[in-house]
Amino acid sequence: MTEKSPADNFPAGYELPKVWTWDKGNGGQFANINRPIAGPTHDKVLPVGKHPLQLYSLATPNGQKVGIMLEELLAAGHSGAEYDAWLIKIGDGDQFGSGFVEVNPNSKIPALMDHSTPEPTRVFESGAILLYLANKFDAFLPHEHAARTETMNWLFWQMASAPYLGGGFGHFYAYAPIHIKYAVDRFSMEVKRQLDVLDRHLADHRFMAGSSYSIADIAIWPWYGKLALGQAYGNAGAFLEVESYTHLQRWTAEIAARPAVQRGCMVNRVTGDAAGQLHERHDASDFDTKTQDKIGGA
Ligand SMILES: N[C@@H](CCC(=O)N[C@@H](CS)C(=O)NCC(=O)O)C(=O)O
Repeated sequence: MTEKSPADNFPAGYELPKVWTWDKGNGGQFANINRPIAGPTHDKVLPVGKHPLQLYSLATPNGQKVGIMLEELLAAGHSGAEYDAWLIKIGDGDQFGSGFVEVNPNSKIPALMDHSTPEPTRVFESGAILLYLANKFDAFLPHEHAARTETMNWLFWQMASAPYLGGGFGHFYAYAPIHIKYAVDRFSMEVKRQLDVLDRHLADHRFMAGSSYSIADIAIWPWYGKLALGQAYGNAGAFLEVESYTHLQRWTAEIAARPAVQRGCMVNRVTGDAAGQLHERHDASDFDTKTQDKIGGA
């Protein structure tokens, strides 16, 4: 480690203790739910609906990936992809209920149970869920060697890169209790680099894996497409000059126009326009009859 003067640290005078201890009052937006330990905090059985697939989620970008995938599968005629989507309010700590922890020991949405297998199968991590569903229905994962490999390349790229966007840039730009220039600069630079990676690739590829729409697009769009649309972290789109990534903008617009993407983004959504919020999804007709504007919620 390079030498540091405590006077230059933030807050001034801060020195690393020999052993880290948990400061519960750090003031960050998620301070009330973040903990340094895993495991359940309370007993709670998860509901199970009538369909083979049970999704436990919230419409964050990671959650939207799975809503989009399931809606794309249904739109493509895979009736076995019918699902119930249950709301997990992470701000209220639902992810620490015992039933949820049994489905995902990492206590993060999205999580999926497949009841169509001889024994129910749990699936967690959004990338693993996309891959599981792609394999199960033989869809959105090209067969051809090069395109299949590219799909995996970009799927894993997304899983590794988005934490710099969400946990790094998004946290220090939007959620931290103070703006720390060092942190904002570090993560803005990295996110701009990632946007440029995507833009250069999309300059000569229609979709991430080439000519066909795949789980790589479904994984990347809710993060980088939403950012390109100016729909992430308040004014972050202007801050990062997302309009300048013209190939990313072209790809973003094409995917945004897909009806299944529009429906998938509504599943388990609790923020924004009431017409775009479907808190729980149990039937295809719910998009027409159960959005918050129709049932009179906020
Ligand atoms: N790598 C995981 C990340 C999942 C994740 O970070 N989920 C967030 C919401 S986007 C969450 O559940 N946070 C609740 C918490 O951290 O307690 C995935 O892709 O599924």
